[in-house]
Amino acid sequence: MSKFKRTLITTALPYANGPIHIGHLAGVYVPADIYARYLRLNNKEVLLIGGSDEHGVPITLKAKNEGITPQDVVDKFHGIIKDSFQKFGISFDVYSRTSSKIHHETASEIFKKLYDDGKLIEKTSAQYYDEENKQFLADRYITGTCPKCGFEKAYGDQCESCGTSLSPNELINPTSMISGNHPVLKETKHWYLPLDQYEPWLKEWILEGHKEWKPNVYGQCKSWIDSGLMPRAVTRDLDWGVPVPIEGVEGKVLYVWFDAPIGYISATKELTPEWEKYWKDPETRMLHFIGKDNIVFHCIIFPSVLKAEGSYNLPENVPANEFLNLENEKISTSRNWAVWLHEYLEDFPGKEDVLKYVLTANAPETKDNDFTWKDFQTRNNSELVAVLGNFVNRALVLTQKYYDGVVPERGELTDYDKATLAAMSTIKAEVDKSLETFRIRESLKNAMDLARLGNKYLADEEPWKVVKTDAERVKTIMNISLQITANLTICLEPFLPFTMDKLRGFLNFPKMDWDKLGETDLLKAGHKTNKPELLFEKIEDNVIEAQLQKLQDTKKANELAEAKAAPAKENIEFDDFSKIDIRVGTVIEAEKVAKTKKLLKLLNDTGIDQRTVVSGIAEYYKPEVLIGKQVSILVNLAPKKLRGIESQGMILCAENADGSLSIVTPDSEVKPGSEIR
Ligand code: B3M
Ligand code: ZN
Repeated sequence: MSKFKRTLITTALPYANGPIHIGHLAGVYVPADIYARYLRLNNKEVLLIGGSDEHGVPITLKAKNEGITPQDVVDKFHGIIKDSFQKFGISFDVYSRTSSKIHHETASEIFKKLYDDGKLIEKTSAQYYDEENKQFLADRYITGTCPKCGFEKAYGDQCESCGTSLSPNELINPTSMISGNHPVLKETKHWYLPLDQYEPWLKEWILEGHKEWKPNVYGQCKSWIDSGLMPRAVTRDLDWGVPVPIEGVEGKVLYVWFDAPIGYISATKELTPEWEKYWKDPETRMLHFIGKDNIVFHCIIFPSVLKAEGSYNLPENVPANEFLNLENEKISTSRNWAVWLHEYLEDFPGKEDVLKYVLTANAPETKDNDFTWKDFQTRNNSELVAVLGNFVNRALVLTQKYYDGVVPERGELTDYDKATLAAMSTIKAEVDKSLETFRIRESLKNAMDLARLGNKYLADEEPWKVVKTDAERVKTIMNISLQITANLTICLEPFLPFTMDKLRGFLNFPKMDWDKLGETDLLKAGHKTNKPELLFEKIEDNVIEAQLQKLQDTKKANELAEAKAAPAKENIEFDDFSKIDIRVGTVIEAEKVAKTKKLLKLLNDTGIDQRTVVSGIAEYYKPEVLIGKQVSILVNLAPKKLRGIESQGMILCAENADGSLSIVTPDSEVKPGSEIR
């Protein structure tokens, strides 16, 4: 870090086509926020940059489906996303958006510079075109079968099943997302960034120069570079985006992945007139916090754009994370398989730090990881409540009880006291080491060691017992416990900012710089602390069960939505059909069959006779609502005994994909006995 004067931290710009979920938070925003807070506590000059990515096909498709404009879509979600970030305390210096004027200008300027300097290639090629809608089908406007893995719903730019990045022309059986038609090929002109020309430079810059990048990041870059880079189109035939700033060109915009990373620059411009020092001064260190699906764009394509432009810094590191799954399944916006931040905020008010803690403790840093509600509960109850909360509470409450809240003077120190005080500096060194190498998950563990240290110290020293025999000694124990508590407010500040704010309130202690961490006399004897409250509360089983039920409901809804009707059965002759005798009947009596969950006993007027039918519909119909209802009865089915009752026929039902049943009833009232055919 030494050769740099300041740090510019960028965070991937979330698409403003939906709200954000725990996967976003865990992969990008929480680690970036922790790191930014850490630098600020160290009095380093740092900017944390964020914003919404408001271009791209998913947004226009959503607008089309909902009959609103793309601007309406992004206005709505930009607001929701920004609000969630703010409530979770992600400490952006600026949170901007790419539909802003300043961004359009910045992106146009950079494109124009590359164009004017001859850094782009102009090429005409045949691309898929939807004749019905008179529109070229870029990226996600087109789906088809993935040539690599055979997944049938791959997009024109990527297969979400195997992760391969694709171009529309590679799809097998391409289909327009707008009309469902098969598109035709049609000539169109676009501008390409000749990535192949940057290959030697990328090799040197990344493969030779940045061996310290995380293995997942370095590995992805290496495999891209080794498989040979090709010119990449940076424009599209669309009408939502930054218009291509070339005279005479119409109906074309910059490719979303060309303009989005430039959003980091526009956001900095929006924030400060001194933006250039963050982007062009070689003494600024740039870091991109992203998820693994964005690696190629941030390590290869955007740096090549910046290199071609010529006056910008390149990223110094790209600490990309892997993915977070939810209860063992991939998080999916379209399948609503997610914990949405705006919903969490409603369900768990005041527990923002708890979620951030769990997501950090279980961060998908080196491999995909799983978020489970059970783990959330365990980490809250047995780490935050039982270790951190318990220690702090004992230290503060005993201080109130014994000394009316005043920090006591400490006397002679035992070896254990000395070792405990010395351990605080060791912990600082560990946190520093892991944070500086972006091992954020480990750094939280290191920081929590301080709470564990305090908890163990109190448990070992048992001041509540010693007080009966040696009141002087208790003063030393409590003084040391309070020093640890004060150190905690520094050590955990990057991770649990809301909670540490509270704790400082209890201690009546100001926010301190990071370099004070490890000091053994932060709270002077005689200092008065305030009455404490609990820092964390236990999360009960029923709360967790409610969240699991919510997911269960989502799963059911998805199964229903995704269920396909079974193929039709083999053809039969009319004679086969006419053997079946179905009549309209009216239910006269209905009751539950004792000791069963599913069975109802129905007495029906079939026009022919009155007969009893036992039917497995008790989970879906209460007996009383059936009386007088017209039903369809298969009357010539051989009778069968069910639970000792003879069932003379069958009530016809439609069976839903989730197994629920709905009685088939005539559209208007008919005479009982009418034949159904
Ligand atoms: N919006 C993709 C994503 O959210 C994209 C990131 C842009 S970063 C400049 O995964
Ligand atoms: Zn695939």
